[in-house]
Amino acid sequence: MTGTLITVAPTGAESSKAAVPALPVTIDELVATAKECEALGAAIVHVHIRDDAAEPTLDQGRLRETVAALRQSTDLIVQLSSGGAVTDPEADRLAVLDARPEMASCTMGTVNFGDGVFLNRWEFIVDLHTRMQDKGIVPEYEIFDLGQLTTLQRLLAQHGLPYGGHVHVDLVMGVPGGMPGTAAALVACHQAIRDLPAGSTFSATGIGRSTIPVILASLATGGHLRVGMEDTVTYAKGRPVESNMQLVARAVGFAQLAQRPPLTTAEARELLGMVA
Ligand code: KMH
Ligand code: ZN
Repeated sequence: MTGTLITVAPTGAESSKAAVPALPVTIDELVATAKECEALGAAIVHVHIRDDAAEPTLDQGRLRETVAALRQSTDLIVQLSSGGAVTDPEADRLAVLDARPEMASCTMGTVNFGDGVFLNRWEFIVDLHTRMQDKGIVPEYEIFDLGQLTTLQRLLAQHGLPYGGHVHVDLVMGVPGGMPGTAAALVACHQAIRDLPAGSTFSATGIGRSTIPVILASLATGGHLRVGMEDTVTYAKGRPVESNMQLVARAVGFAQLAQRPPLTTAEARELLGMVA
């Protein structure tokens, strides 16, 4: 087995700054977080941005500024979220790609998302996938439920491999409305990932209290890890997360125990087919 690709998802679109004061919401806060997480062992930063009122936004100027700031201060692979918030229109989500990140997320289906609906129509998925091929952006296929891996198979069969030729998926587990964050569900996904092109890789993240079971199951099955305050704001019962660094440090500790130390950013780019 290779080392562990660690993604940090520091902000998300769901938690409010008022409820979670440690959430990085300004570009300066995001860059400082990204630098520290890189030093600890993260190789990818999955980015949602906020406006001046700390509300989620897909503002094009701010997206470009954020990508530039992260590139200038870190060697992290910058992965912009094309998922945004459940209220974001498709056109704005597609326009995220115009900010030219190295990587972007691409969700493989519609899912209930707490009280909302995270809408991802087939035509929209195809549009995202083909635009990323055209723009030279490497997708991370976000999987909220088992059947979405079958959708990914159909996407690749009908529209070809992603830019760079490597398929990487991220299992987002434990969302109310999606698959549970359990070892059993992860193993079911692992089986289905074997039907994807040879060499396909996966990372996994468990929302809330499923964070640790998902980390352990993913490491045990050869998977990689995503952690961060987008997914987890409670470190342990009664203990709020203090910072994204605390979550990355814990993930690095688990990866080292599994004898799969964190991949460097260069190793991560090689794994993901980003090296020319
Ligand atoms: N905020 C969720 C509705 C992604 O970043 O691509 C969507 C999400 C997935 O977080
Ligand atoms: Zn996200």
